[in-house]
Amino acid sequence: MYEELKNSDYEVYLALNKEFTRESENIELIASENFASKNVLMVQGSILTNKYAEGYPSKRYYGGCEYIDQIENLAIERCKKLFGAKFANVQPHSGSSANMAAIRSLINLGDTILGMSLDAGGHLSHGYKLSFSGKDYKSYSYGVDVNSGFIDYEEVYKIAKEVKPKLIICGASAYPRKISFKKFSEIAKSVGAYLMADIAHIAGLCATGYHENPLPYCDIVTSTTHKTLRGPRGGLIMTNDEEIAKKVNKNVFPGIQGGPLMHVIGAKAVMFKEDLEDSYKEYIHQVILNTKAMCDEFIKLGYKLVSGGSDNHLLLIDVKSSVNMSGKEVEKLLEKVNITLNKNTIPGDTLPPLESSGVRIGSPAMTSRGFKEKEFIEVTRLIDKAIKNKDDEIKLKNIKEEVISLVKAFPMFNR
Ligand code: DSN
Repeated sequence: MYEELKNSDYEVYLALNKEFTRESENIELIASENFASKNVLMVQGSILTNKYAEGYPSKRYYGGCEYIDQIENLAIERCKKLFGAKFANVQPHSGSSANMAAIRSLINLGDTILGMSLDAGGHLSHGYKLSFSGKDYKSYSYGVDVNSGFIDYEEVYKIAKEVKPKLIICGASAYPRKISFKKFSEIAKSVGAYLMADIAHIAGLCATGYHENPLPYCDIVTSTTHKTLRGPRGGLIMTNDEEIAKKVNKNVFPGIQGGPLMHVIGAKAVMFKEDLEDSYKEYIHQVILNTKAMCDEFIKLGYKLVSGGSDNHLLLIDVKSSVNMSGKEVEKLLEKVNITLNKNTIPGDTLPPLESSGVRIGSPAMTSRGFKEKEFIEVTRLIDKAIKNKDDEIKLKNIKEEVISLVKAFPMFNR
């Protein structure tokens, strides 16, 4: 296939080939990325992309949807089984569109929402002023305790009592600790608000029992499918409430989307089946062990971690206090040695987001490649070595060679 592409579209072929080499030869530590299985990639790149199927199984606006219905029903049933949910919509094109449809299913435009602030680890679609969620709704935010790095539930309650939100959103993109959905639900109930959890990052942990399941506590749960779930890029929405489920279906289609991406929904079905297997539970357990191993090693090497450690798949390092570099500088430096991660603001950050005082590091992707604690400890030492030799181009070149030889022993297509 790639040979045909090479002949007909050399520019795309070349960039794709280079990206292939980059992914194979880099240590991927971006906490929201992962390596999808061959079957997920195959179905996502399949003929299902040819089909229009506006509507839902058995209620389509196009003919020829017999097999498409089977595929979407499989995705829905497997998703419900994986999370113990009564209703699931697997059509959202992304996490942000899942959140847009979910919020519209619970409250009216102009109502008040309360979500985690972006600089404390929240997501754009949880009320950030430049996102639809901050423009369409009156948005307030809670953060974390600047000293401990943990969510202060008393503080969340105080803000909620003051701003009286119609909806509270919990869930984060850069929070290394467990989130108590139970505590959030008590707060939401006490102020008469709906509760929505966005588990895009920790979905795999929730599905396998390594994190509290939000479904018993929340009116709506949203997620992406390409992070810890290891599926195609996309979103999903779940609820246990039949009335809310009806609103969700209407708000996804025709509310904010037209035709579903059936090739992606097919790949989601494959992913859910993989995630129901025992080996997936073992994978998530290893993700947590690997993060813990990195935390311990970074602490040993003298780095300051936000909240002092991690309960999940990611950690945040305060690089400004640890090594007097900005997150941007560390990100750029590590790119030189084939280690990919992202700069990230830390609680109380004095630097702007594009500079940042921290970096975020996740273990899901390299755990999929087969890295265990030993390799993650090695990665931690390589990061430290690069930082300590940041001005020595020869040493950095040697570190890059070490990275490539480490990563090459763990091929991308191992499932
Ligand atoms: N961009 C994602 C992340 O990196 O966490 C959130 O959508």
